[in-house]
Amino acid sequence: MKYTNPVVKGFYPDPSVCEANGKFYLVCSSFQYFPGVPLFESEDLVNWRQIGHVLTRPTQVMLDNVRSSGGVFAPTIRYNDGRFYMVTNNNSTGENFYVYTDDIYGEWSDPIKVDQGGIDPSLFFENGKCYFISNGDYVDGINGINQCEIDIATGKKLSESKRIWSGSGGRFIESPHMYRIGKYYYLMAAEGGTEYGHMITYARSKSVWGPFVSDNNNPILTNRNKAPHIIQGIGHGDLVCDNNGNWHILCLGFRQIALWQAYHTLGREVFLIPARFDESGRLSAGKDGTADFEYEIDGDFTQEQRKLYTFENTGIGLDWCFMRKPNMDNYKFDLENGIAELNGSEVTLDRAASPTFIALRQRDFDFELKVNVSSKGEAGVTLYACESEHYDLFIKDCRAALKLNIGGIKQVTNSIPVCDEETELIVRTNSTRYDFYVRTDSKEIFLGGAAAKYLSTEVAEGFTGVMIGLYAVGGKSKFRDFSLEYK
Ligand code: 6LW
Repeated sequence: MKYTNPVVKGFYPDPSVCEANGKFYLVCSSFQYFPGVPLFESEDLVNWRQIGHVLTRPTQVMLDNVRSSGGVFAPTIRYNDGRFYMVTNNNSTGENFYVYTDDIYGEWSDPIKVDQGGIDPSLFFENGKCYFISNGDYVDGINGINQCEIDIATGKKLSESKRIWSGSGGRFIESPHMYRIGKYYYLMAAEGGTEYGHMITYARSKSVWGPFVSDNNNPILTNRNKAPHIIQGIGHGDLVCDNNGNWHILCLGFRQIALWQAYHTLGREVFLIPARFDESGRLSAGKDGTADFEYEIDGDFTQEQRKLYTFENTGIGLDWCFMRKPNMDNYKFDLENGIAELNGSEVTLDRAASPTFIALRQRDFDFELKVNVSSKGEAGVTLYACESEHYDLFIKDCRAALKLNIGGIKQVTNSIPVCDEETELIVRTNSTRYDFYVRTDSKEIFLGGAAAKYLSTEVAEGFTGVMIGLYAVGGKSKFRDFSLEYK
């Protein structure tokens, strides 16, 4: 059956996948957002249902005042001997740690730290041993992949860390994942940096400690020379075998806002790309080593696309997330009855702190959002890239206004009076524009709009994508009848 990429849309970068009992589990980076590390389940690798998050307790992850795109970097998920492990890096504290659970639908353990540096940690289990692999520091000007053996019960190192591969020549070697397939150990990684030069490469060896020999076909997957094309930045992936014995790489990539506009607003998304081994065990992927929108996969199922998000069909801490370390006293939710009450503190969206804010990821370009807001302070909808880049449509002092924040420049539109008890705020978008409206006295009034590109990663920097937030500052507010509908 035919499927379309991305298979998980919106800001879900650095995918890692494992198989357990015929089902697949996927985790992604979450940076400053809380809970951390979204967790998905699938039976076919195409349809992914979010079942929760891995880091659900502030005691598992320190996010207080971390910078935007700091916090939780690329995780790896693995299943061994009935137990799931998720290993990641808190880039703000510099720690590499893992947590585990025996119940994928339940809580995960407290963190266990490992004393090996670098980012993008990964685990490899074999014959009762566990290897810890991460991208390492620079040695003689070259960065590479380091590995040590650990005691998985304690996280203690059982060997020195050893450089096992320096990549195929690209900069920023990252996302190492080790696999044993047939008689070889395969070490897959990303190189080129997570922008337009991103790529997936691999090396193989007959020993887990190397020497690892780079395939002379590297990179095996990249869109760095595929242009003009909407899909760019393909890299950072994990290898997986489906239930029919076919191989795939689940990797990140992004969609430009237009063919000739090199900006992306939706963050890095999850792509499923077919892969294969030839008779001599060499790995290749995609069509001629590039990534496309549509592929065939074995199986009789259909690809579902979720179009409508309302308070009633979403969950706090599932679809909705918070920023950094939220003060839960500022939130009261009755989503089944379509109500969220946000008590705005004095923390604004311009600070790298924890404003009163809940958000969904923007998952596609064209949507219409509607929500009714009543407010004692300032409250409304924000399209949020980071504290310096966000567009806010809000009610304050019985007036509605639009504030555009781009790189420290703030533009506030003429405000209009909204004396009704509740005011409907409306956002309509396409890939290159965000437009803002308010409905008052049953008339819809256009307040203004702006180019989408100023919320892109190319402008705002960092590793996240646009979040669709509801926020409040300096007083109590009530949000009702939220609906976010993708075209
Ligand atoms: C991640 C690195 C990367 O740690 O971006 O795309 C970094 N690759 O592997 C942050 O997501």
